[in-house]
Amino acid sequence: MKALDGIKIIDFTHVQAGPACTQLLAWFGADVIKVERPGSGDVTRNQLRDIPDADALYFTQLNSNKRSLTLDTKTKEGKEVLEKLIKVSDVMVENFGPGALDRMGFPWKRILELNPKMIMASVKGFSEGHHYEDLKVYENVAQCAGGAASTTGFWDGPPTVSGAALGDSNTGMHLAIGILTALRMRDKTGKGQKVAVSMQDACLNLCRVKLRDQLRLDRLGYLEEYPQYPHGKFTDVVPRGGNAGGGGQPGWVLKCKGWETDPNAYIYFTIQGHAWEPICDAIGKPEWKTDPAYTTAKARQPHIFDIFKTIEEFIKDKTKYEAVDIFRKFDIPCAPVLSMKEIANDPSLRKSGTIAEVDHKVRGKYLTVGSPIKFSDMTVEITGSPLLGEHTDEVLAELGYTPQQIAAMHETKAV
Ligand code: CAO
Repeated sequence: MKALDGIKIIDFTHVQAGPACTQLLAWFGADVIKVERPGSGDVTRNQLRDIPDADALYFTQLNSNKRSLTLDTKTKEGKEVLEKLIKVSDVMVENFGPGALDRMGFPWKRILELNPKMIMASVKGFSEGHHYEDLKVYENVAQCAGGAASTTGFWDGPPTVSGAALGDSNTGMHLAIGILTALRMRDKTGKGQKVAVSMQDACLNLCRVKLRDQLRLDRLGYLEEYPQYPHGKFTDVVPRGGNAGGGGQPGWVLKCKGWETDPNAYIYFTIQGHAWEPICDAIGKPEWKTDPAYTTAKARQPHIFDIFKTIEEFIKDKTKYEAVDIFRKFDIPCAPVLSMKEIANDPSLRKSGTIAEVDHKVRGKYLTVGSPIKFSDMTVEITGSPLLGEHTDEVLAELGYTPQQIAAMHETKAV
């Protein structure tokens, strides 16, 4: 049994933000029917292909556990099928450019007429009514508009985007929470509703501690946990802090054995206030435990980079794994900087299912990121992504179309 058994979702999404949301709901048991344009489908099927005739990994990573229905929703027959589908579905998810659904002839009012219980979920770049609401948006655009880029990177370099999909998949996760909330509300009211998340807003939601810092900077003129304090200068905006720890405990990326040739031979090391004495023991500096220049966080801050250098000196002949094995015994929050290759082969991630190997009809086995959410009473199985239109006839038959009618739709390329 799966939590979302019986929930039918029209998945009108493409690229990453929307598909990440519907994939999550499919993992948890919803019947997710991905509606794609006949002949081409989701653009990511073709983007960055590594095998000439197989769906690209961009697509397979974001569309597991779904069914694929091809449908040209700009034809009369296509619109009819979509109407039938709307009548029997619980949720419709889309992340088209602004206004596309209205132009297709399916504004919210029409959807509600067809199914008053429908939950209509949308991702857009900016929220409704925003002065940029007409803009089309991709990942990095959202990171720039959502406060992530201006606060990421080094102070002497340009604004920098993160490799984590803060604009795309993160917005999809927010939308999934919104959909589940609306489903819960529908249980109480019997009514559907519109759920919308903008990529700018979802990004900002993850950058809230940077707004915290702006308010502190406005009041104090400095931010004591940033590398700019106390020797550098602050302006009136939150600066980029490099790899500084974002909270109350300083941290930095430290070099380990092999850093000269291996770009990931580093660990992240955190100086947690109450772990100061264990840190002194771990790095062989017991005298620092009683030296007033080191005993409090405030006393350490002016020479925090000298402290990091001393720790680096201690681990320079140790691999990142050896360094972590030493520090973990002292309860110090730290981890190796892992490459994607190391993550793909990590036995713990394989064991937990967070890295999963699944089958695909054309490409064979491929690796994907499984569910990061674990349940004690539900197993999440990851299945391969569907081929384009793999389930078209099956879905049409479920909607009551006869084999002759289905054949006619293929003939006119409506499906
Ligand atoms: N049958 C017929 N037409 C279809 C169709 C189908 N099954 N599926 C889509 N279409 C049509 C839409 O109706 C629309 O047509 P019109 O523009 O003529 O009304 C068109 O295909 C899709 O338009 P789009 O604006 O969504 O696509 P795009 O490639 O120009 O833009 C993107 C892509 C992502 C920039 C835009 O969709 C967008 O801004 N989405 C919202 C924000 C978002 O989710 N961005 C993240 C994407 S992940 O990086």
